[in-house]
Amino acid sequence: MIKLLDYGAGNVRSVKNGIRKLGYDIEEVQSPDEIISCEKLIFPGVGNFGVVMHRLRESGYAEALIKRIHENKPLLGICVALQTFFEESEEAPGVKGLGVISGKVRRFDDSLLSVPQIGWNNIKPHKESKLLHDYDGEKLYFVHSYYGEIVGSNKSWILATTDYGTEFISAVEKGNIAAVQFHPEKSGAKGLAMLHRFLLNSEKLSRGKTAQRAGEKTNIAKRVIACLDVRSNDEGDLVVTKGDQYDVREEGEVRNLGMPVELAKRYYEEGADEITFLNITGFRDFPMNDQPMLAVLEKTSENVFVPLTIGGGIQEFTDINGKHYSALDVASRYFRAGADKISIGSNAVAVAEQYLKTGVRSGLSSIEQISKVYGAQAVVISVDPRRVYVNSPADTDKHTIKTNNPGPNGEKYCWFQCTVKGGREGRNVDVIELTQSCEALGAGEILLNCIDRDGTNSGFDLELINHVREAISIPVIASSGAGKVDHFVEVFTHTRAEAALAAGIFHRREIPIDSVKEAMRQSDIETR
Ligand code: 1PR
Repeated sequence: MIKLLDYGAGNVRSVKNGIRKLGYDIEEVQSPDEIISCEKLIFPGVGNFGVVMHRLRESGYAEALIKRIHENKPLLGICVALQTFFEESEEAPGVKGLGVISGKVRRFDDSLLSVPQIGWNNIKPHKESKLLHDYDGEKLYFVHSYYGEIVGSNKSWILATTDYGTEFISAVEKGNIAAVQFHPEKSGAKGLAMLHRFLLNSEKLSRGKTAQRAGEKTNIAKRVIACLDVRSNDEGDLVVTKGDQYDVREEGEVRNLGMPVELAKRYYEEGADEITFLNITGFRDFPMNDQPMLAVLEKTSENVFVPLTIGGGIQEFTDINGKHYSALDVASRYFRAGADKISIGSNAVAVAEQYLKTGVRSGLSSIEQISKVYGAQAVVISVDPRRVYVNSPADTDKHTIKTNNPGPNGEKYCWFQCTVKGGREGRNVDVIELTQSCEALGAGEILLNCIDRDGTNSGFDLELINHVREAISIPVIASSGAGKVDHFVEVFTHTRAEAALAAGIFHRREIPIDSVKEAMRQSDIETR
C-alpha cells in the first residue's frame, strides 16, 4: 500500500494525481503507526520548515518518520521533506529537524541572485541509485529559498547536487530512503517517470545521466508561461478570454478563446513551463462561491504536471451569512484544489498602501499570512501598472524613469501607477513602492503585467521590467505584449526577468510554445 503523508500544508493533490496517473492507488496516512507499517511512503513538502516540523511533532509523525528511516523502509521525501532530514534550518532558528542527515539548511544569498529559486534546473548525479536509474539529464522543477548544505559528514547521503549561486544537495539516497529538493510531480513526464522508479520494486541501480560536462555548473532555465484569463461570459459559462489593454469585450460580447481545462492541457503538452489562471472578475465575485474555478483547478491538476498558479479574488471576505474567510482560508482552498502558487492583485495594493503608511509588518495581511504558512514561493503578486507621463522627475514624488517611448505631449519621463479591479481604478502607489513593499512582507515572485502593452502584440515593456527587476530580489515574470518569438528573446537578453508570460499569441495559435523555446535556444538562452 502506498501512503501519502499529508500534514495540511500546500498542494499534495498533485502528488496524488501523479501517482494515480501512473496507475497506482494512494491513501493518506491516518496515524503514526501507518507511517511505520505502510509499504511505500511519500512525504511531500511545501511550506515553512518551522510550520512543517511543528505539525510533524504535534501529530507524533516526527518520531514515526525517524523510526521508518532507521528501519530502511521505502520513503520518498519531496522539497521541504528533504530539508526536515537535516538538523536545523535558517528558516526557523531554534526548531530542530529530524536530524537524520548532519548539516544545516541554509538560505540562498539574495544579494547575489533572485530568491526563491523558482524554475527548471539540472541535477548532477553523484552515485549509482535506484531513483536515478534511467534518468536522462532532463531539467526538473525547483521552488525553494532554502537548501541542504554539503558538509563532509553528509557526503554518504548525497545522490545529486545542483548549482544556484552555490552548489547544494538536490537529492539524497541511502538504501530505500530517498528525498529530493525538486518536485517530480511538477516536472512533467520525466518527473512522473522518476516517481514511477520509486514505486517499482526494482533493485536496478545505475548512475543517471547529467546534461553537464565534468566540472560544469547547472543552470536554471528561463521559463515560458501560458496565462489563461478566465471569467464567465454572458451565458454564464466559464471561458478563457483575452483583452486588449484589459478590455475583454468585442462587439459587446466577452471574447471566448476556449475552455480553461482543455487549453491548460494543451499548453502542458506543448511544453509550457508553468500555467497561470487569472480569475479576472474575482475581485467582485467571491471565489469560494465560485466553485467552477475550483473545479477547473481540480480537473486541470489531474493531467497537468507543471506548476499551476491561480489568481483573482484572493483576499479576506465575509459572506452574506456573516461567515468570515481570511485570505489564508481562500488561498488554502485553492492549494487543496491543486494550485502551487496563488497570485494576489488588488488586495496586494491595499496591503502595500497600509505598509507604506505605517511601516509596520502587522503579520495580519494576506501576503504575510499565506507566506508564513505556505512559504514565500507560493505567493505571487500580480501587478497591473499603467504609465503616467511627466516632463521631469521633479513633477512627482513617484519613482520615475527616463523613457525612450515619450508620452503623447513629448514627455520624456514616466512613472508606473498601480491599479486595482482589473485596471479600473488607479491608486497613488507606484510599481516600485508596491513590489518592494510586497517583497518586504513575504511575497516570493512578481507577475509584472503592463496595461499599456496587454494584448497589443507590440513586445514586452522592457523599460518597466528593468525598472522593477533592479529594485527587488525576488523573481520577476514579464507579462503583456508578446507578439512574436523575437519578443521572448528580447525580454531575456535585455532584462533579467526570470520568466515571460503570454496569452493571446498562444490562444490564437499564432505561435507554438515550441517555436518560442527553439528561438531561445538559438540565442543561447537556457531553456527546458
Ligand atoms: O485583483 O487579486 O482579484 O486579481 C485579478 C487578476 O486578474 C489580476 O492578476 C489582474 O492582472 C487580472 N485581470 C483583471 N482584469 C483583467 C482584464 O484583462 N480585464 N487580466 C485581468 C490581466 C493580464 C495578463 C495577460 C497578459 C498577457 N491579464 O494576465 O494574460 O497581459 O497578455 P498578452 O500576451 O495577450 O499580451 P485580483
